[in-house]
Amino acid sequence: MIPLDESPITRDGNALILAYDHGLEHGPSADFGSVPETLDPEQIFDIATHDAVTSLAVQKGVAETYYPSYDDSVNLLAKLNGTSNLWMGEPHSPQNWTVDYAAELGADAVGYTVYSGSNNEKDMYEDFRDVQERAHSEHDLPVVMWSYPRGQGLKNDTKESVIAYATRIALEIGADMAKVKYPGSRGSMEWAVQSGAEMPVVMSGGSKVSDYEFLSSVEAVMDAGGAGLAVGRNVWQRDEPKRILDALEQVIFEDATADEALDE
Ligand code: FBP
Repeated sequence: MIPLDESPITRDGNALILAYDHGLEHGPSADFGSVPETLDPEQIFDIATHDAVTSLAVQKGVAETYYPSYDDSVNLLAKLNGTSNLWMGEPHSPQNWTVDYAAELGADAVGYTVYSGSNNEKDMYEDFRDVQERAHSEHDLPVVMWSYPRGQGLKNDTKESVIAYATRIALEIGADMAKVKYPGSRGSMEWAVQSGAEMPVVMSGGSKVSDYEFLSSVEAVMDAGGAGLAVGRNVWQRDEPKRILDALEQVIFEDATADEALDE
């Protein structure tokens, strides 16, 4: 396995993953309606060429059609599983493409959602096992886990103990990086990062908030020892995605505070 530090999906050990799987996860009306240009995957690939972005996470159909034109300017994080909002059962996320096919398309890493706590946990762990072993042993590809405890037994999926459990589960079952929801404070994030030991932990972006609120949470994550961010809506739903990426570049890779980054 190539150490994550040497993978193109990190820069100086940190990562800014641009996520664009919302068309599947939430549907176009929910997330693309407010900025209709975001319906066009090419717009997002263009945004992903910004220096701050270390990889773009997309599903198979989008990767197949658009990635070939961007393979020298964007690092592909192949999001292998995903589910629609139309599914009403216990949380589950079926695998939509294989590690082999992602590698064939030129993926630099694979991504996989695991809903620990769901009644489907057993199946998801087994699927993750196959993906992780194939990615590591056959293709030297790092595995980023969207580690989202959720299910009927979980009342609050962002509380401190749940997010720390999420990072630990990712470490225990073999992820190279965990992407978790922000637990609400720097202290709680610190505990989550510590619970993942040496495995890098990035924050999941969430729905759009003000520049300052968003950058402050990213600053708190970095201060807590986090390794960056995986973000969708808080970048591409903005009128000027480049401006927020300039600011994120400073906070994630140059140690700037939210205030400093916004002053530029
Ligand atoms: P955002 O930054 O827009 O929240 O995207 C991150 C992400 O993990 C996406 O990859 C995914 O589509 C979405 O959030 C899923 O969020 P949820 O499962 O909470 O609806």
